[in-house]
Amino acid sequence: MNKSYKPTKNDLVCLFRVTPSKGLSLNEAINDVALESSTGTWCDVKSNKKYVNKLGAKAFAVSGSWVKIAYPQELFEEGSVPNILSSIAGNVFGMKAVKGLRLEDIKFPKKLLKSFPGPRFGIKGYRKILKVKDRPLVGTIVKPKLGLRTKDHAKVAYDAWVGGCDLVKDDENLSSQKFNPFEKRAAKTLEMCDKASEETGEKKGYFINVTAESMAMLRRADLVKELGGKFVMHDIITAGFSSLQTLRENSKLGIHAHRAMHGAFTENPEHGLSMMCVADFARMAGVDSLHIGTGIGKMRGGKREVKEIDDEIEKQSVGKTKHRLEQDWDGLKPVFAVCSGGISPGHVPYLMKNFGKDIIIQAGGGVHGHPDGTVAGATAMRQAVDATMEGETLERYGATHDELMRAMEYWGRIRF
Ligand code: CAP
Ligand code: MG
Repeated sequence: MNKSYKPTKNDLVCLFRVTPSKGLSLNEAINDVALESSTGTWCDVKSNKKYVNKLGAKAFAVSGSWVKIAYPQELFEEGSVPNILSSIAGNVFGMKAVKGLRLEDIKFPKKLLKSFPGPRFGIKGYRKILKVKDRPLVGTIVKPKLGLRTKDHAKVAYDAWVGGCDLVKDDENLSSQKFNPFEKRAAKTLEMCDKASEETGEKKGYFINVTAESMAMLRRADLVKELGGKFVMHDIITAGFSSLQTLRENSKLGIHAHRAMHGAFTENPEHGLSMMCVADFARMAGVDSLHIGTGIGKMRGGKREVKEIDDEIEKQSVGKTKHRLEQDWDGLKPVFAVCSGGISPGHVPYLMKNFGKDIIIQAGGGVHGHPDGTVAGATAMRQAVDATMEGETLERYGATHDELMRAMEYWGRIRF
């Protein structure tokens, strides 16, 4: 512990919340965390060298259970998310010394940050591909999430596109099951994507889920490219950051990142790793769009948290808050934030008011559950965005737009 330590520009700084186990002081627990996450272990070792001591982590800025720990960047391999995680978010979470340990945020030093590629397209790149200047993008997830056969899957996607969606995506648990094998789905759905683009005169995109064992994932991404697709989707937590980095390195397609399973370690306020940290690594590793929550839909994650993550992934620099450290992203492109989970047209004004226009508003149930079906559901979502862009209430706009009116009568501003 070095309370007066001032981090240098070469330090990676972590913001932790530490709850010591019974019988240990806070300082002792912090010390154990700093040692285990950098150069040390439970006792001094005879094999130590003076030059190693210089690399030790330094805990400073303790306030209640909050502490910052600084790590010299030489401790980390450049360009490797798994390596950084194995240090600062590795053994420490299972140590008996801590009853609870939560890594809230990480501030990366410039050199380490620069060793990562960041998004290839990001917000501007997606807007250019889809030719949508400044409104939020409207997306949907094909539902039912599993079970549809390929032909029906492609038809649902087509209906959503012609109804007004810019983007259609697979669900996180659809990969290449017998009822809807990847190769067949890619061919059929991308064919429908082209057809919908031609018929509507709008550019349409398909986030097809390539999540699989890494070699199979790359083969699937190659096939998407061959078939003319512009995007793929990746389950960044279940497949892992190494898999994401492999995809970013070996494919030139836009990467939509789904975060299924993050709740297993982000939800406990006293233990685990925050979604903010996941978002940091996702931006560095190079996702172009990322689920960040909604503040209002079916998934956990309040407005403050979602807003802070939104800023973190889309701004060039962010200031510190209670839960966030300052960060200069030093040219890494902004990531498109995705608001998904229990969304229907009535939520659109809330999402745009709180998270701005640079969001992808995604609704699965909120499109395909429309009383008049998928086409009407997609139209209603698009009308809700158009209404809000024009500063009109959904009720007034709905008076002249039937699909939106029907959605509002059916769901209103449903709360979870
Ligand atoms: C949304 C969704 C997403 C969630 C995940 C789903 O569907 O496709 O996976 O948004 O949560 O299957 O639930 P609905 P998050 O629109 O039908 O709810 O975005 O918070 O990671
Ligand atoms: Mg889903």
